[in-house]
Amino acid sequence: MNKPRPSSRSLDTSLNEGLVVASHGRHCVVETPVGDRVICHPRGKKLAVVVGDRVRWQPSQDEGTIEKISPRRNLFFRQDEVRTKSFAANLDQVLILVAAEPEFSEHQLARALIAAEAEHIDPLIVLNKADLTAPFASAWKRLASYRDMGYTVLPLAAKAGSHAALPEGRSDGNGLSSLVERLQDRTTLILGPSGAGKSTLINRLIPGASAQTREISQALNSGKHTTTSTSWYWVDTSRRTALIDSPGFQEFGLRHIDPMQLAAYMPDIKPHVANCRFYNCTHTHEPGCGVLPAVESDSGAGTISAARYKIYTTLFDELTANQG
Ligand SMILES: Nc1nc2c(ncn2[C@@H]2O[C@H](COP(=O)(O)OP(=O)(O)O)[C@@H](O)[C@H]2O)c(=O)[nH]1
Ligand SMILES: [Mg+2]
Ligand SMILES: [Zn+2]
Repeated sequence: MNKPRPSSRSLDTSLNEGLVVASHGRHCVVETPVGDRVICHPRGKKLAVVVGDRVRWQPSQDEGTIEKISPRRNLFFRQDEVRTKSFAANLDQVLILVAAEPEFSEHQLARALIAAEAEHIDPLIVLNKADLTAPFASAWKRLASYRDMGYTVLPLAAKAGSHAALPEGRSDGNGLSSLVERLQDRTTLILGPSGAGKSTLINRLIPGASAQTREISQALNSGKHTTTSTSWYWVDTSRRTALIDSPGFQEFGLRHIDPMQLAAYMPDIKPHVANCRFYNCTHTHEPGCGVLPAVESDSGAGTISAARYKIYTTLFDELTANQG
């Protein structure tokens, strides 16, 4: 016997589909499947949308109301003592852009990588300003242990007209085409400290990006010149490759991470955890710890550098102090 069918169409299918491409306070911009953009307001205070969210929305006059957020594949966020801040959802990749100058903080880099690992998002490290030969060479060396851990590190000279002798015999002049290849058909969040060249890179890949941002900011703030915190850009006209720009990561906190999981998010430390005598080893003082004997002042593949171990203990202390 056939089950009775529901007599009315489900609410879901009667709503429009859309993608959140900008958000500011209680407003956001939703892009329709054909590429139109509509200012929307989430229904109810509990519906917190972020850039990258797939939503169902309902038109109301010339604006819209978001009724529902589709389940997220992942949600990249930072959290500190004061507030939790979501960056973006449904990412394929996080590009961490650092530069030869200003000198980057390895601690900040490690934090961003851990946050990406925790959400199972592929990280990609890019070292910019390859044209600044001497500082670039030393920064490239500082990243050696990250290459040994298995991270991809790409050299780049994002500024137009800057050319450089790239490491490892790369021949594409400024590194742009190798990077573009890695971005193809994916959604990539760009993170990096101020001055690393994020805006330069985005404007290089997407001419008119800054004008587009201004336009969206003005629409969201009724003409006021404030910038949205996070913006989505299509790199290609077929809208398959996307970049998401976000503010710098100065106050990048990791409070949402379980300290006992921290070692699993650090690829140089993780393999040694299997050798620990105690299942709940914190790798700080325990007898029979597999991590401690792998820490060497002179780093190389298969070992843990003293600097990386220091990052581990600093973060572990910070995360355990936050508990309770
Ligand atoms: N020498 C050099 N300077 C660059 C390069 N890329 C960006 N810059 C400069 O670095 C500064 C900061 O760049 P910007 O894109 O504003 O960085 P953001 O703060 O990360 O958005 C600017 O003065 C850029 O012109 C590069 O490849 N080589
Ligand atoms: Mg910028
Ligand atoms: Zn241990």
